Amino acid sequence: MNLTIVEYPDKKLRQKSKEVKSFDHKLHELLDSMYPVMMNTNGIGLAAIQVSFALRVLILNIPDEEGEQTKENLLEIINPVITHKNGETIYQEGCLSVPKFYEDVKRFENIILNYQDRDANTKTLEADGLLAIAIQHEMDHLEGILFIDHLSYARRKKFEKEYKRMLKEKFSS
Ligand code: QAP
Ligand code: CO
Repeated sequence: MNLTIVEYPDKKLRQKSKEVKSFDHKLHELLDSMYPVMMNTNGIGLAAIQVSFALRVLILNIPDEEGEQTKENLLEIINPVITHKNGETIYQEGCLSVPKFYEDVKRFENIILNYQDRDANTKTLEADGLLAIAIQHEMDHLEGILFIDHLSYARRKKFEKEYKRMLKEKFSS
């Protein structure tokens, strides 16, 4: 499956993703195709809507202590629901759909979630640190929410101005 990343301000990113009901070959093909897209673009997380599939699917590959991304640490998360959330943490986030921009966003520090794996098995995961942040960022995508939506009015205005300038340069050269 040939996938390309949808970039802001594409309206597609505002779509609400739908629950996965068929854990079939098509789903596996989507998951298998999302992984190289994320790795080739230096991503740690990717939601299906970022490659034009409005399904409640996301993948995560958080680097280990050595800073290495290994496939054993690949998480495939389908139909996630957060059941517990605690504390606050601020992290400078980015997004493959909003290239070259990074801003501080406040998230819950610890979360517990239920989700399904590619074979529809139900799982529970307790997360903190970067993993917890990444899960919340990717779950926002399922609702059509981007990290820039969490910025203050002033920061958001600054972002829009800088992003517009970047797009102008990109398409004039
Ligand atoms: C979401 O983001 C995330 O602008 C995943 O030029 C972000 O993988 C989770 C990326 C922060 C936790 C903390 C962004 C790559 C990758 C860029 C990403 C870029 C190249 C973003
Ligand atoms: Co993102």
